[in-house]
Amino acid sequence: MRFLHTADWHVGKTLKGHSRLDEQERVLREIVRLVRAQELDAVLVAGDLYESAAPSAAAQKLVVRTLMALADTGAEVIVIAGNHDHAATLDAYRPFAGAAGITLVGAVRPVDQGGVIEFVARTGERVTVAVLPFVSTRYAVRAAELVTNTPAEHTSAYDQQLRDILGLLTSGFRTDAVNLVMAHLTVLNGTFGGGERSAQSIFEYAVPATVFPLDAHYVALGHLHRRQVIAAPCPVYYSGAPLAVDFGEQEYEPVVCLVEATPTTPARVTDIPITTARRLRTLRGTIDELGTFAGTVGDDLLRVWVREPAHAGLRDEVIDLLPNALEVRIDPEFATAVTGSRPTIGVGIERTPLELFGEYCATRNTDDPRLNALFARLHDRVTGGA
Ligand SMILES: [Mn+2]
Repeated sequence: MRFLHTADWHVGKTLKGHSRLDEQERVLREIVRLVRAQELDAVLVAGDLYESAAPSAAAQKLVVRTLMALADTGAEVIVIAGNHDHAATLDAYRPFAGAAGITLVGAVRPVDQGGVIEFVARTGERVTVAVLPFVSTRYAVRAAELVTNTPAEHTSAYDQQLRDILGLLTSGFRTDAVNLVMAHLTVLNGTFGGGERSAQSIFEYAVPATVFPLDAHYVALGHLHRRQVIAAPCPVYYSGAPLAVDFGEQEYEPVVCLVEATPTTPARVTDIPITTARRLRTLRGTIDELGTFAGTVGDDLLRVWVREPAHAGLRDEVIDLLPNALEVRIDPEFATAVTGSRPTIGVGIERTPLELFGEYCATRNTDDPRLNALFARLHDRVTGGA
């Protein structure tokens, strides 16, 4: 059987206040076209459909249409909640989704109540999918009790609780079926992309790759945004996000994983590049150097680090040169004080606010009479010209 593994769509995520819904739509359409052309048996979406627990109507519309289009190709569509998704809301829509041929799994479910999904592929092969949506450390004890039906040791660690849950969910794996696991979590030694929510990626949440059973033909993970293979007893993959979610993720090419698996052979994984999102790039240089990039950056979304001291109107100069700059910053090297001394503000000498502002600018290596004039005008406005 053949299926597609993707995750971390983060629909609704903005970048420095810039909406990327149009890009997210292009990327999801690209995925739907791919699934249709390849006549796949299943699509596994391993969590973080949305950026937010309360996504906008536009974000929900895009996700609903995408999942409907995927189901319309004849593929089994299985979606688990990530830490960004609102698990209870996904579960509330589970009956609707189910009627449309889409399996939504918000919270962890016992084996006989949707924790394991079985279907038959176009090839006639039996497929078993154990589904483990994101489990917070706070919820892990209850989740373990719910699935294993035994009071979990409250002292037992998060990784042991997840091991217990996965042990039960995968206990029905059969030698004559393709056995798959889907989960949204951090595996120890995984490489972060940069856009993950750090509080839920720290050590206490991480599990060793040995929690996955030897007889899994493929483990489809979400949460880390970089596509990667984890050293484990069975094939464990993060598909990564299909578009770079933040500037920290600009250096790698987003993909989805196309997987071919049979009950008796190791899974074959092919990366399919996803190309319709705009590239994220960081440019560094003086205003003159940045000028040489103008006209060469296409529609790339830019973060610009200016390598010269700040002056009035600098941001506008950069935007004029590079209209796609979402963020303009002074390179830290040039933002630090160069005089080495701080003004002795208020030590026995009365200074006007304008003088103090001028001294402050001097410590930042910024000397521009226009800036002083602007400050004076603003100061007059808020103090009534007094
Ligand atoms: Mn996540």
